[in-house]
Amino acid sequence: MENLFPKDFFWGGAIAANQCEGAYLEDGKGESTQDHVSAAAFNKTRKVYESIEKDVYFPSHVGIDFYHNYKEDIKLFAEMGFKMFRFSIAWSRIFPTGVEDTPNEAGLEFYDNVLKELKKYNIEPLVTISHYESPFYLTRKYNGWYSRETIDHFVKYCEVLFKRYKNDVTYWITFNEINCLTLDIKAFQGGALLYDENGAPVQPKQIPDNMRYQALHHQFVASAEVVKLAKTINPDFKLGCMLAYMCQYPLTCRPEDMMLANEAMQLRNYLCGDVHIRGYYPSFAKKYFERQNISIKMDSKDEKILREGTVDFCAFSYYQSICVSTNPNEERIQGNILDGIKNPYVKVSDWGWQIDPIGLRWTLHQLYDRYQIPLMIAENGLGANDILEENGSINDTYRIDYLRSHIKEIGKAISEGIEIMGYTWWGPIDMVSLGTGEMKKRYGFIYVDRDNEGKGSLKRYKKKSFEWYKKVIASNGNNI
Ligand code: BGP
Repeated sequence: MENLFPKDFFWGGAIAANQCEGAYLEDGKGESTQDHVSAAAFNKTRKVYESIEKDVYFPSHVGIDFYHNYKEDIKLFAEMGFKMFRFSIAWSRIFPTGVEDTPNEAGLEFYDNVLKELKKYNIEPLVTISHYESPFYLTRKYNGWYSRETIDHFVKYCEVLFKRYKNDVTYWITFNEINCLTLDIKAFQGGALLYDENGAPVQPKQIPDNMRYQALHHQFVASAEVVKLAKTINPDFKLGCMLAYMCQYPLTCRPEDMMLANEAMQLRNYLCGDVHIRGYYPSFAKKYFERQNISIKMDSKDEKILREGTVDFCAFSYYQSICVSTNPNEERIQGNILDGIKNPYVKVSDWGWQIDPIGLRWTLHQLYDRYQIPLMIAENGLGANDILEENGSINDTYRIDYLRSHIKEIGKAISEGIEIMGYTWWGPIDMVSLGTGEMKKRYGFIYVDRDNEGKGSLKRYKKKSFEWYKKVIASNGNNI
């Protein structure tokens, strides 16, 4: 069979600092916004706490202790044959409060070491600069991204990273899943803002539209500014945006359903994609803001910054698809990022997420048709209840099925002319779930012995999918 994947295709995996590093106050790190978010595993509602309370469980404080195990973990990734490893840098390790003038050397050293380890195995790093966290102090003082001041602190942080890693990193992502700020449910995860205008903590689903889109605008400007800055430090740097691709089908061919799906796709995906990639707000967004009475304060130079700071590639996460319908009586289903209407043609995961590999190919087409720049599948994965057998094995054949079916569709998309840089599986090693704070929602090829209450030896075990993914990489996607 002809090999569809290009020779330099980046096979690998992706993680995020606050879900796995732990060591939350070690070596001078400051508290991050995620360090104030409790686990939801027990009550299904994540909660943002003003202070770190002793009797509350905060999953990010220990994570899976990647901070002390990175060598062992990267060695396992290398054993699978990873070509790329996506990880995020915790801003509060570099600038503990965000407002210091000089960075925390010990924090930088940790990432120096991670990069050194990757280099040893010839694994290309893909660095997420902001993955759903900011220094807590900065957020408390300025209300995070709601305030324009945060842009300058972010630029200062990026300048340190770009200069330090000028020769070690080529691929960067500015903000993880930036378009989640268009939703109620996850808006707080980016540390966008945690307090309302009266200083009271804002819980998920309570963020007023004006604040949310203002924060989003500041992230757009910050991203564009650092894209420009990056190129002055190393013109060979490649900068990408990152969208949580919300793949939404009309439930029926009723013209009203078609129109609704179109609007949902525009607002949830293309508003952010267009600003990052085309460099300006699309006309539908301006009209949407008018209709909703959303007024965004923009600086006179913002338009120019956005135009000049467009990205080189479009990274995205894809987990599932969902349907939309104008009929209020259709059965609803809870999704990853947004809930919607159940699709009768696809199965669901243990967590009720709809499994739709063709949706990934459809997504690749949609993004490439619209933007014509290289695409990076920065996240795709299956969260499941894995069972550790007495002999230490984990038979996650369902994960292999998920992988196989998605990789097949990527191959087809490549054969249909789409330029795809690589595929970094979400969570190659088990870690804390972002959405629920659970440990038992596992994505890894590597099992980590830790439970929802934070107990367990943290020992690593290889799952069945470990060997399977290794073979896929060794055959460059041919042996599936
Ligand atoms: C994405 C996030 C990740 C991640 C993943 C899986 O939205 O970028 O950080 O965790 O979803 O979600 P969850 O952990 O909630 O299962």
